[in-house]
Amino acid sequence: MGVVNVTPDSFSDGGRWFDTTTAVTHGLDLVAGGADLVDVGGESTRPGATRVDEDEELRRGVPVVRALTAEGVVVSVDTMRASVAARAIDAGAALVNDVSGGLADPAMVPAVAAGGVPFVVMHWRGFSHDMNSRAVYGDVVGEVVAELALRVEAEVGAGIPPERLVIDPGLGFAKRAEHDLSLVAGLGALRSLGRPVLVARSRKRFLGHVLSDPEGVPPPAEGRDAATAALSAIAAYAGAWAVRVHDVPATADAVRVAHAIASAT
Ligand code: PMM
Repeated sequence: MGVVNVTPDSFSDGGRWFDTTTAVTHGLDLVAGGADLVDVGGESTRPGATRVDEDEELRRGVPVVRALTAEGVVVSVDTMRASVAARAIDAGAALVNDVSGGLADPAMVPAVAAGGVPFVVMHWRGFSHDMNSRAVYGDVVGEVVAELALRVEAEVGAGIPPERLVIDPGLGFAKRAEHDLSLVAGLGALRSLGRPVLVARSRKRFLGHVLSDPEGVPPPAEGRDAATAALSAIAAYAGAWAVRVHDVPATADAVRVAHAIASAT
């Protein structure tokens, strides 16, 4: 899954694909680089981010979804708003990716159920402006699995068939670096929920933390792509359904190698 953030302020690529034409060209480049799916978002969820208003989110994302779909690209829409999800589905989106797992907008789950598309349920404990204060866990893997299981149950109860649900541990969302690392190591426990797992760790803070120099200074976001590709291989080898990344070609190769090794064992 390649990422097109149609935002001025996303943490690693904010502002780079902010107009429709540039965003569409970038989405096509991601497909040419090996992406099977392009995730289009109009709202940044970086730590501390404040919310964009609904009209602006629609204006940013929907034309990009429509144009990429018209080019034959499989598009997912990254949104916490039911109205944006519904308009994106009308414009051709094949999947809805909600970082709040349906919690931010009570109309989201009914909208996705009505739209008949798959839904990515990410582990989420609250909006970005204060999510770091919620990064408190005794057993992070156990708690994330239990909280995701509750979301899956609620969504199935609200009309989304279980076979349309994908789960995501939400790396970096109300998680510190050590939590993210434990969740990557514990991917098997997430898979025990019986749903495909999406892992989105591209360029994130915990990679910066691992790669920090002796003074503790992390490399900039774009300096984390080799590490992202390595982690993509680990996730693919551990059975992830998809990895969501900004730099596609390296990850596409890494995933291919991981699959080749997995099928040789
Ligand atoms: N992270 C971001 C945005 N969307 N969607 C899913 N399913 N999982 C994530 O972890 C996730 C996401 C924030 O990162 P970005 O600024 O790189 O898009």
